[in-house]
Amino acid sequence: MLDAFTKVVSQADARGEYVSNAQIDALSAMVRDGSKRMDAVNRITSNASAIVTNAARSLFDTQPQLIAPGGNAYTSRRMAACLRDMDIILRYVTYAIFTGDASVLDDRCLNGLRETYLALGVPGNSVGESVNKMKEAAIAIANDRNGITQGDCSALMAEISTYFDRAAAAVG
Ligand code: PEB
Repeated sequence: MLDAFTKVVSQADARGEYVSNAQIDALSAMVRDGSKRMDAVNRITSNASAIVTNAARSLFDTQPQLIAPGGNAYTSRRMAACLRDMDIILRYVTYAIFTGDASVLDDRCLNGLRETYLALGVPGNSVGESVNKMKEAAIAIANDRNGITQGDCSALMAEISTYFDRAAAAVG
């Protein structure tokens, strides 16, 4: 598991080079905007259960076969597993946002997940769709302009999107 700083160090070390000016500039920008990142993580984390539940409702609205008899979220046991999976993925996305690096998400959550779903007979595309829906809700909450110091959060929101996109692409 790496963060944005250790990632740069491990890449520099692999080449036997000092950390470059461009990398210092990029990390310096990250530090400067650190409170935006912490606020975004805090907002998503505090609203995690609403993000998961609303995304699941919306998924089952558009894919009702999942909750029909024989569906992959039919029976409370499978429904619980589904909501739990969405919560796990969202949690690892918040770790990636926090550290500014996708490696924790890749290594501890997404690695082998497609194969797991294949083996379980759970449709990866539907899991991917649930991730897209969590992304919309999470960005709306993280980027909410009410009750917060105004600033440009576009780069951070774009970065947050990439973690959700990565998760969706890993299973979809
Ligand atoms: C991944 N999910 C399931 C299992 C595992 C994971 C390992 C099998 C073991 C179990 O049932 O608990 N676990 C999960 C994960 C990590 C992990 C992400 C990462 C660290 O350790 N069903 C649907 C939707 C989808 C869904 C499409 C969006 O209809 C998920 C939610 N996952 C789902 C279901 C099961 C499951 C298991 C239904 C149970 C499958 C079954 O037993 O039939």
